[in-house]
Amino acid sequence: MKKQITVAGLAALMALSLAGCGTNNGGGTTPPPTTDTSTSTDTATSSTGYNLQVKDVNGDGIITVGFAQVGAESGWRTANTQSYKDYFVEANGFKLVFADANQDPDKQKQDVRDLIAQGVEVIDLAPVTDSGWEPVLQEAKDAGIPVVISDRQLSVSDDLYLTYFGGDMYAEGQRVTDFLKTYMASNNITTANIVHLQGTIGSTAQIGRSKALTEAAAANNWNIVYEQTGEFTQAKGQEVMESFLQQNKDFNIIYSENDDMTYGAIAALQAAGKDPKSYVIVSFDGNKSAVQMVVDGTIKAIGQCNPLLGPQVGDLIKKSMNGEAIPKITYSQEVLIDSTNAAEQLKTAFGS
Ligand code: GYE
Repeated sequence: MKKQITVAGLAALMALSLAGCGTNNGGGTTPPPTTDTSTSTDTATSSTGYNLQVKDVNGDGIITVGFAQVGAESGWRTANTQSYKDYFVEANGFKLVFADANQDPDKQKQDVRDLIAQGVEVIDLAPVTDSGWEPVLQEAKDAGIPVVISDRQLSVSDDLYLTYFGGDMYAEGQRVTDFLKTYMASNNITTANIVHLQGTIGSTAQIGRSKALTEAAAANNWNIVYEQTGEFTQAKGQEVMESFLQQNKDFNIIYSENDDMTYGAIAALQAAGKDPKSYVIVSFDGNKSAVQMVVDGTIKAIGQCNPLLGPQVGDLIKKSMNGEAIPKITYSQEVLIDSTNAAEQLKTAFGS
């Protein structure tokens, strides 16, 4: 983290001096931060380059939160949206303006620009993909609107946003690859031929989870026999799995980067007359039905990812309003769900 702060500090100084010359129009490029994803929480406070604070600009006692959401691609997403709609209500001092990007990164940039134009008091951005955000975030900053990043992270200098709250996708991936290693050893599985169903390419959910698999495969001599995106949807996960099955290559492990694609892959196996339980299927998220499948032994493990972010983002916004220092990055507390804790986890699992 020290390195990240240093880079951000430099960028902040550069931005300040540019602003001093009156030429800071957001056209410059800033170096991406080196994000340390090995820890589950990060207590670094906001860098000096970002001095915006959430304020009740129009003085009506209600904070208008513009939420630039990814889309409605998965059970995780449905639960995430609901959590925002439940929490950001007048009774809690908020009003929510909701924008759905339909998984389109270009539309989402326009969504954020629309929220800026509407003059919302804070923006929550759950970015579809992690690149190309500097100009838009600079526009929000110039308009004096603080931006909270949630769910997925961004490759931008940390002087362009207030705070990040969400999962540590790389750590989630490592929990799952560690599980695979142990599971193979204790079940005398000596060869790993892996089907890799990837999430939306360029989303940090995909980048982190894929990175963990790529590294573990290299370290343990695992083969990745198929690798393709299923765009985090059940329909696409099924379609991709069907095309793999038609190619008829041997595989014994399915590493699927979310539960919805896992449901699709299982449906494809069943349609081809194969028993899903004879494969080592691992997944991400932890929807109720998926956790039930761990109890039943159809899915062997899930890298949990918590979608219920509304109240926690709300707390950070309130802290900012009170002028309190808030962490630049806060990762959700998440665990690996396997046969040892699935019944317990089922009691609190989200969604259906
Ligand atoms: O895993 C997937 C959703 O960004 C963590 O997006 C989120 C991912 C989640 O579509 O189900």
